[in-house]
Amino acid sequence: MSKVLKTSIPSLSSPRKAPFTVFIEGNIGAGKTTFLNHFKKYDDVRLYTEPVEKWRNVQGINLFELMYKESHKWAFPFQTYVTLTMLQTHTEYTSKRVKLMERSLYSARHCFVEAMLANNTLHKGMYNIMQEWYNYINENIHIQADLIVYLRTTPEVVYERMKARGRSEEDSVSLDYLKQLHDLHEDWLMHGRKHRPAPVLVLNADLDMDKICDEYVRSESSILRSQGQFISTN
Ligand code: TTP
Ligand code: MG
Repeated sequence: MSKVLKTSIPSLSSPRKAPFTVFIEGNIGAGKTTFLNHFKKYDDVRLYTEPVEKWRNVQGINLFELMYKESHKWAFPFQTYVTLTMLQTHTEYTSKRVKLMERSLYSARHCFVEAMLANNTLHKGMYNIMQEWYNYINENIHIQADLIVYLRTTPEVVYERMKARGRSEEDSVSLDYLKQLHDLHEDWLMHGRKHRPAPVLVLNADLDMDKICDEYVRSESSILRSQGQFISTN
């Protein structure tokens, strides 16, 4: 008796279009989660917020806390785990028309890993291993990227927000570190000194909560209808 083949080959049976995929980027405390939550009201948008929650509980271990407490020992395993969790999100299937992600592999690579190398929390050998991972991923895995929303801030503003938010793991984060991360975001997203995988929409995220809503509304059409004024990609 012949067996019924229950599995089907998705690419043949249901060719599907990749969702319009947006990465929300910006310094620590820029308001990425708040921005994403603004899109909760849309049925056709899949949100991926707060990746930090995954890093806080790796089978019971708070890798995020270890990274700040003993950075020389834990920055490298932390960044490899960030890479894994980002890749999981990048490749996760959704039937929704729009996919919005807090951060991406690109900011981990172009901002955090670079800062950690410069600060000697990542040894050059560890950094080189990260680069080999990123290069392998780039060459072998398709990462859908249609738009980057850059929540642009000044370091002093996000420093105050971060203090007010009071995530215990971030007690040791200094204004200097936020300035360094700011410069790396600027180099990447404003000046194109690192590869930008999609056009960049820049929003003023220094604004207070009530005013920032107007900025969010301004970005909605770009995100939901894929239109807008963009800085070109490189
Ligand atoms: P962010 O990814 O900037 O997230 P956030 O929730 O602080 O941002 P927002 O307020 O805009 O929603 O940073 C989360 C923490 O993880 C922060 O302490 C920096 C750290 N981090 C790294 O150390 N390496 C990385 O590669 C990333 C992406 C974050
Ligand atoms: Mg957040």
